[in-house]
Amino acid sequence: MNRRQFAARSLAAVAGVALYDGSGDAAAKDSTGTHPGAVPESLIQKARFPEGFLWGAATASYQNEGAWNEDGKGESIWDRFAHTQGKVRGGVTGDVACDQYHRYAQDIALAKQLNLKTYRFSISWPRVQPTGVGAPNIKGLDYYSRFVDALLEAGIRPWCTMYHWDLPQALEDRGGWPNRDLASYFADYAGILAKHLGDRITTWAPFNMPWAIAFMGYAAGAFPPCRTRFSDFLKAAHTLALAQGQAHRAVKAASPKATFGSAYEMAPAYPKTGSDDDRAAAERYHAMNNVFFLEAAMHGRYPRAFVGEPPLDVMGFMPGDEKLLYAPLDWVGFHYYTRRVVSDASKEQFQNGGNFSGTEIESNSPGGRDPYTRFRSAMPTEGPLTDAGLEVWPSGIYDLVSRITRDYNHPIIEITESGCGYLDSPDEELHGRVPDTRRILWYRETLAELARAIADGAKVRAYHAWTLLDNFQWAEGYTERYGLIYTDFRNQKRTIKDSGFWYGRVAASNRLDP
Ligand code: IFM
Repeated sequence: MNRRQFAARSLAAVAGVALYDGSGDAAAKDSTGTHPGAVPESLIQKARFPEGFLWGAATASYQNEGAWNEDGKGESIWDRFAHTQGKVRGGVTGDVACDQYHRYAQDIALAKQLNLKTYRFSISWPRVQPTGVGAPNIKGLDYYSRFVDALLEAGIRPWCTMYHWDLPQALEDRGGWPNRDLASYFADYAGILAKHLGDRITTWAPFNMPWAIAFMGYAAGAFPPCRTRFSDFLKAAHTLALAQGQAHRAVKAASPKATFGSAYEMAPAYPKTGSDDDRAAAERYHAMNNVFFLEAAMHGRYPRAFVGEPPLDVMGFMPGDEKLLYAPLDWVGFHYYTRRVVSDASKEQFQNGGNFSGTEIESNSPGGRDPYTRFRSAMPTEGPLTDAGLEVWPSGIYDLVSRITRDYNHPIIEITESGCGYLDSPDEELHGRVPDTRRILWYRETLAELARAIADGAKVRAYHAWTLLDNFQWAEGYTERYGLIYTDFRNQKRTIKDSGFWYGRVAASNRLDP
């Protein structure tokens, strides 16, 4: 610890959390420029965000709400998965999670305290339609109505994801996403949401990470419903793309004020070598993992994600589906966490998948990740790793935002999730403060690269940090912490981390050295 850090820490320890003004930044500043891929301090210092830039946070129903069986809510596939022994690390569930169903007023007040102007949340489909079809459960809708009112009162834009992975179990029992009928069920649900909440919500996206819904649930088996057939993955992907288009029309019909976009997962893909084969493989990764659903919406077709012709028959593509897929987005939303290095595997015998975790860190089997795209993708470890195991690579966001800007004719862009998992906890010596210096560093560098993309012409209007509060982190249970606010899951106490205070000042000043 150098003198400046020592002084800052001692001062903060004496002053206690109430007077804390973000002196943890000093440590973050001092450690820039010291890791592979680091961003120069000068770039961070000169970064500026435009007037009116929307700073926010993103969350999800199952990860935050709890109340898994209250007020008529039906069972979701994540309830079933978490209640099955051996599925979630530590045997924990999202039954209570952050208890946000009962504590939302407090959480929205915290968001306001951090100067957030946009809050991305998701609606639990089985809370609104317990079996996924039929008349809405009014108590479920009332909860979201109160939630949205509280956001608006706090001066925060409500940003709604209609589906962040908690499919009604009853629909999985009807075949899940490989069953094409789900596209129409989803459009009915989307119409219900727009009809009841569209007077106040104007920012809608159908799915969080549609590729992951299809692949992790139906090919890799890492997420519920834990199925492992590559053909089911393709069918699920097609149903999701149809559902995206049908929901777009249902939402616009029910709510004239609605704008419709997306929350895609994306990772910039770099070829492992300069060979034509690896370059082509990296393009297939980009097509399959980054823009598959974006191309479907913007152009009514699928991009060149496959070796050879697209397997339309396996997907269950029917004549006229191009028209159903077409749903030009009003703005393009995507996440940024890390990058991938991709190599060709099309000349090898396909064996069977790879090592899949919740974030698909690696697909290294002979023959590639799946029998259709035939590439291997890996997350490099040149940069440092977060506690959640993802490589820190700040310039990836610049490359990604610049490419989408170029390829889609300068669309309005929203960063729908971006953040890092570090396990820092309240420090008694610091009077309970959470000195999560590495998270501040992560955001400073990533945001400096985002500011560079904006300065170069990208029309990015919002950034949602993942996430407001430490929450239920899917199959990893409570062992990863992504929040700007620390959640003590024993008593639901919230403590704003140093990064939260810092982010609040960034939001107020539009600069990274506030
Ligand atoms: O927690 C998840 C979120 O639900 C989807 N995107 C990645 C986050 C961090 O793993």
